[in-house]
Amino acid sequence: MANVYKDADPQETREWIESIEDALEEHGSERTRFLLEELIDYAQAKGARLPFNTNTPFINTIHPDKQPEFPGDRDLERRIKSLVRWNAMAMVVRANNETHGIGGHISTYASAANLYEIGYNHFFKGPNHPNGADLVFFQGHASPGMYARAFLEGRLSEEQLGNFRRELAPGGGLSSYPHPWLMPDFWQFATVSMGLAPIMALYQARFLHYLVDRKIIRDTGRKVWAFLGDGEMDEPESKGALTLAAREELDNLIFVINCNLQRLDGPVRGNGNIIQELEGAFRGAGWNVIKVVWGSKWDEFLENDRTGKLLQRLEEIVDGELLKYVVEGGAYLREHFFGKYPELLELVSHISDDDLIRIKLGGHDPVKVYAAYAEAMAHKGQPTVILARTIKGYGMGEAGEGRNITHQQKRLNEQELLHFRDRFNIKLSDAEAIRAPFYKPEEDSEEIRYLKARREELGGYIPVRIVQDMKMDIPDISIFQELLDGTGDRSVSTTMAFVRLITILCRDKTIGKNIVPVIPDEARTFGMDPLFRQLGIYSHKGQLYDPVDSDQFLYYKESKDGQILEEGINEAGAVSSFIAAGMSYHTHGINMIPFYIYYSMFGFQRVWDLIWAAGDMRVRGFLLGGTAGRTTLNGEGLQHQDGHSHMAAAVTPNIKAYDLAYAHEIAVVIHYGMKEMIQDQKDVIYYITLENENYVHPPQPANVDKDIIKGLYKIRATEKPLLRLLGSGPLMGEVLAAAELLKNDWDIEPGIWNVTSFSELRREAEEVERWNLIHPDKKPRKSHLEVSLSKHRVPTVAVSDYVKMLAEQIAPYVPGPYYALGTDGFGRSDTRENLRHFFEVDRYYIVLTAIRALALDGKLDMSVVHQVMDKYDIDPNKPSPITV
Ligand SMILES: Cc1ncc(C[n+]2csc(CCOP(=O)(O)OP(=O)(O)O)c2C)c(N)n1
Ligand SMILES: [Mg+2]
Repeated sequence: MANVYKDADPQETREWIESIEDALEEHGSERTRFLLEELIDYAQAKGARLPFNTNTPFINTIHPDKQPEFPGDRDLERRIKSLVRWNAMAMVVRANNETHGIGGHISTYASAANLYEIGYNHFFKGPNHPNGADLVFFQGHASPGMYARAFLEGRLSEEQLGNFRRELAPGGGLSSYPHPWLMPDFWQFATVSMGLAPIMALYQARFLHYLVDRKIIRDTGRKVWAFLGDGEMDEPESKGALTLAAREELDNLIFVINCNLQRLDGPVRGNGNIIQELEGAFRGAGWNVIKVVWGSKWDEFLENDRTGKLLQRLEEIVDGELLKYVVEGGAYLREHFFGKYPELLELVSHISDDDLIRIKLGGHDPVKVYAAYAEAMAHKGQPTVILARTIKGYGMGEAGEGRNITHQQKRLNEQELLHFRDRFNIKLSDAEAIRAPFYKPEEDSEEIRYLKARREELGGYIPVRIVQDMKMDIPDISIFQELLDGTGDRSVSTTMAFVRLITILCRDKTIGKNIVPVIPDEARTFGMDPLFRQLGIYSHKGQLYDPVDSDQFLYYKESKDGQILEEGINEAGAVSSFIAAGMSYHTHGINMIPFYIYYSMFGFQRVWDLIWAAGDMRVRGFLLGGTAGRTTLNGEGLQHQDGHSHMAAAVTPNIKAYDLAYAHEIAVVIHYGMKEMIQDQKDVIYYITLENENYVHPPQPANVDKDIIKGLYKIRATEKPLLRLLGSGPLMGEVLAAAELLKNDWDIEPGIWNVTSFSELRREAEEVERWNLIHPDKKPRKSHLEVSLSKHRVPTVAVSDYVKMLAEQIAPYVPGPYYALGTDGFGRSDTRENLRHFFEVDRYYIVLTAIRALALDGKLDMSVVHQVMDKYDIDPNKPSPITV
């Protein structure tokens, strides 16, 4: 920050500066820093109130004297980079010429090319590296650059490049952005939803430490790199966990923020300075910050800046102005930037306008970027962020360089293509260049040999996603026997049953150590606090204090090899840990199984985007929505009572969602889930809702395990039912009570079924329906719903503690009339009983719906419905829960 105070005594200032100069010369920067800090401390101790400043001057952090020798062949690397640039641009231009509006981005990679190329040629460790691969998060919409490089490396064909954003084309294409679901051999991390990459990368680095500290893997110096946009840093997730990275001393984490000063619509901070702002935020959070603002030529300017005017000018300029120079050119830059002070004009008097505007910025200068990466690699005890100043649309000239439209520029006209070719010296004739062909030199060209040799030395190509066969046996379900046997006359909640299960699981000799319980400050809510002592809470620093409850058996135990990830009040971070753990099977070659248990209301609706990314990234693990159910969680009210997370789960393609009523169901579903993830190596996430209502859990009936997994099993059959009731999760109790009322008060005996998963039932029924649709000549297949229910075409009443839509999703596949009861509307603070009445899902409303269904079915007179309402005091004037 420029000094805002007037200098009252320049002579005195000069003397102080000279002393500092002496200190720097004689003792170096460490000692100088010590002296300055001593002075500040002293002044503060004497009562001076010195404003806090997290910024350093707006120049490169690494002084030219401290730059290492650049080890590469600069000329060759520039040629390779130009080829990648050309092909990345051509890919987008061609795609949009062929299919107008198919999209893609040229300018982002154009600004970031040097940042990636230095990584590819000198730093990123690949899968064959003896120390293991680095984990690299590529900026989503820079993907054309990664494809273009893979093309030069011989990993992608011309046809594939030609089908960028045309994944359904014959022969297959390339996904718009990094999507492991779509390109499972290529991409590892899904990054394009802005803000997810920073937090996910941070927790990947943290999880690496966790595995090392638990002695599950060795520390081999692997790094997590995240390439991010400066606009993207405005997402709360981007900055939300920065202090954690510093606290955990994640020196295996490197953020590279491409500071092109622009986002989609225009400048990130037209009236400010994003680099300085980010520096302040990161330094304040305890990171090592390396600014790479100016290219090598600027070293000379700064060296010759005897008056300090250049530094002053640099610090008074706002980003909007810096962007203007890029667009307006050298003469404008001279007049408006240097022209402000005569001393500055002098500095550049020997340079022509054309040369002036070509002077590189830091992010485009290989020497500067190499120096920053080298320092980041060596830095100990802190994460590093590199803030690299670049130009968006670099080399695109009038087609978009630095312009506000640049983000969206997808096509170049002939003139612009020729300009691009000339700018980067691509060996194409005019006639060729205007067709924007893909261009790759011969295999034995210097460029291709160099690029391959570099990758060979660094352990192979990236991005790459390699999944080894990690099949492992899981223990027999009998380890959960006590859950299968029911609770006798003991009343417990499904949450307590789950806690029992995870306790057993973590103790298991074969698989216990692979379990990763993740909790965001809610363990006591779920009764999981006994696990603190048994498993320990992971802490890189161990436990530096004597906990207040150390005299108790179940004290708050933190330890370096603790198994539990207690994430604090931080759902986005916790789910990022879940993701990091659930990807271990390919990022680390070990089957770690995360069980992330959280307050269900603060799950999907808070972090669905991250869960969606987890699905894309083929994460394997269990999500457990605790304190679930809109009426089962009593007292907490509108913001806490979850009655809809199952809808989100139902439409997330690789999530299998279950709302379970009984302990034995929990054992069956989790056992089966582990079998799928570990034995069958399937990329699935299980979502299970758990509730806190206590009741008795029956023993498992015979031969129901397969049906539990399919989503529906029979609780009670009757000979000739007039009616069937489907209950789900904790509302099974109301269904059973309603069945009693129907029998005792109305002499009707319904069949009773337990729905463990509406969404699994629907998925299977839809698949069967689809098969039947396209196989008209074959014997129709039958869904589980049809097989189970088609014997009796009677009315069905289905009840869950979620919105009606949840139960309604199977309506088309259930024979006979179908009525769903659910909990639509905002929650309330009240007792379970009152809530169930309010939402009209209690036993009386179930009976009412059942009797009316039979009346509509012609089995009863409509007057019986009135009798039901009278008998159970059902008020027709009660307001609807949906509208109040
Ligand atoms: C959550 C989210 N919001 C919006 C977008 C749409 N979007 C894609 S790129 C972009 C601008 C990115 O700017 P910046 O982060 O500075 O990256 P740059 O291209 O400048 O390197 C936007 C708004 C998105 N992908 N994700
Ligand atoms: Mg940007």
